[in-house]
Amino acid sequence: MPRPTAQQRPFGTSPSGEDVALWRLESGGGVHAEILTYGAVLHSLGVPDTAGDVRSVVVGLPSADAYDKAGGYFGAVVGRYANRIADGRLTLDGTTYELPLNDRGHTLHGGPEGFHTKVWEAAAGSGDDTAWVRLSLRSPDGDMGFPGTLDVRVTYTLDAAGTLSCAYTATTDQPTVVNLCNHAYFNLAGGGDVLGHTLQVDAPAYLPVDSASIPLAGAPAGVAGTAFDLTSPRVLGERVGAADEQVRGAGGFDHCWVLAGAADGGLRRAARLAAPRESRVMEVWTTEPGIQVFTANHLDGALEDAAGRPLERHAAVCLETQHFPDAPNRPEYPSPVLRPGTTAESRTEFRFPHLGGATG
Ligand code: G6D
Repeated sequence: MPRPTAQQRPFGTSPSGEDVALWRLESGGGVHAEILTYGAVLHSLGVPDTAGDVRSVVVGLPSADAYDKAGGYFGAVVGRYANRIADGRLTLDGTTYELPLNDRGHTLHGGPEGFHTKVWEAAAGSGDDTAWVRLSLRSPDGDMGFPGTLDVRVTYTLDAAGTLSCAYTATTDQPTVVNLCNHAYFNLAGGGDVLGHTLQVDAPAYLPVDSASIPLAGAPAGVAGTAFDLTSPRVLGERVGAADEQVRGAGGFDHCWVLAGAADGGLRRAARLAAPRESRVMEVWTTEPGIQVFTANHLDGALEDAAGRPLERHAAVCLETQHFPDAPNRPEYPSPVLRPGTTAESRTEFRFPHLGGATG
């Protein structure tokens, strides 16, 4: 089998006129990943189905401008704090920081000029079994209101079995908070909607939210007996239209599940997504305590993907591995606080067991 490779080509310019590169990783066995230096975006992830037909299982947009204008964080690495911080307010060691509000009075995905809008530095390489691209970003003290200079690295690695891993590290020179995740929109059929996909989430509980998607006070809710019970594979179309107040409020799923073994920080399976007839299957493994499942409830056909196809409601599902929303203000949640001298580390893997690779 050919060895994995990493190659780059130009991908136009960012909205502020900086050059953007596209890095293409090839597994040597039919899987490829394309990653942009703009937003550290996972632009395409080509995966063969059981008959060998290769399609991208993530939604890509035509240009850096299109990613910027779309506003849905397509494929990007979101940060400094993925998901919401209530009222854009954060108190660390007695000092309160005000963050820009960009979602119904709250701060979402690091603010309006979060990491998804930056051009990252890239370095890449390959070996016998892997090809990788490492994206680095220095977020200055005060960036989007957050304290501390934060040095962030995201390494996308594609191995010969076709597994794509995302390894994140961050260090700071002042106490701050960090929550990094990839915001890819998955569709394992390579087009159409995901209503016929099945989704399993390895989580006994989830976080019910208020009308602005901030977790309600109190303990997580058990999934048993609710539309959120995905402990065995469920057809998404049967759940996104469920007569459940939480599902109705969001127009589908837009919730964080509390993963089994959330506290231990070890790499374990979080979710399994399958296209109709299991023609492509993806497992998500992570060290993070939570996974936000977002069924692209806001899409309405106005946006087009990189192939010019309109993106309709539920055209994809985001599986965002992360710390819990508003954790900076919830001492009972796993802590997202990072202090000088320590490194925040996390890892998420996208595995494709139908290709015959390892899954355990
Ligand atoms: C996130 O949870 C949020 C959604 O509410 C938002 O609309 C989306 O990103 C773009 O997953």
